[in-house]
Amino acid sequence: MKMSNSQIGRRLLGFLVAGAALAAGGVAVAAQPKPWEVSLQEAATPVMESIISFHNLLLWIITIITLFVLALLVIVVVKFNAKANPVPSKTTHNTMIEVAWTLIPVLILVAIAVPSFRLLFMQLDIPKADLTVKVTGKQWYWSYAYPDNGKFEFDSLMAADKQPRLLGVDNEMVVPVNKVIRVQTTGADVIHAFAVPSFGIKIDSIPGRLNETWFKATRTGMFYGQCSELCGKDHAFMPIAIRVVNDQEFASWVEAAKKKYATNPANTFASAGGQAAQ
Ligand SMILES: [Cu+2]
Repeated sequence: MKMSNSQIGRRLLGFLVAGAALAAGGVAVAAQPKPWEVSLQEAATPVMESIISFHNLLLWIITIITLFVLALLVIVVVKFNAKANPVPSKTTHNTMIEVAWTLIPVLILVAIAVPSFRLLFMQLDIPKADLTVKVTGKQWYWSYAYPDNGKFEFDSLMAADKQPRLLGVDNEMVVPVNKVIRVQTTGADVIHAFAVPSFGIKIDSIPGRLNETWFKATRTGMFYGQCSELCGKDHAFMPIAIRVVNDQEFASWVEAAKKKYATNPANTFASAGGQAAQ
């Protein structure tokens, strides 16, 4: 596909305007997939920042290895083809090379394992939580319960008329910024998976089990994710929308939510995958 000069100009202008809007700050930018995006979504938690830097480190390592192997292959093709090298060598063993091609890959793997395990512990070792949200995957929507804030629970369904398309919901999950949020998740019917790319979380919601993960969003705004375990015909239509707000906004949302969801039939904890009503 070839772009004309005016098209390129327009695209550049678009980037400049978007950049200026970002630089102006204040406006909370929604973290969601963007057209032509090839990299990971922008990080909004320390865990996702670590995932992205680990990803970049691995990208360097595999790129260098691939180029090195390609160079070796090119040398073999050029130097040792039948025309350039009519009398082949009878060499079968070379101890030095054999030790090197065993040891060097082992050292590379150990070098990768160190940051990999550090990241794994960061994800799995849940810090002291400021707030717990219980997330129940259902066919085909999510329910969010706030046991620390009055035990209300509400359903979050995709809103067909809402932007961004296929990600907007009627009732968003709301959490305060810069707080450790413990997510406990289960499935009410089949296995779902609660995944929010910019938070670096993805965890299965399994009936009869309570899985745990955590995130600490470091900026306010809207963050989107999707169910990530094929769970039936509307699997693609049960988005996750999380609004990260400051402490005052969160407190007033809790007050409003307590009233709004007081009569919600989902407000019984019994609906949550075999959990006893509390
Ligand atoms: Cu699902």
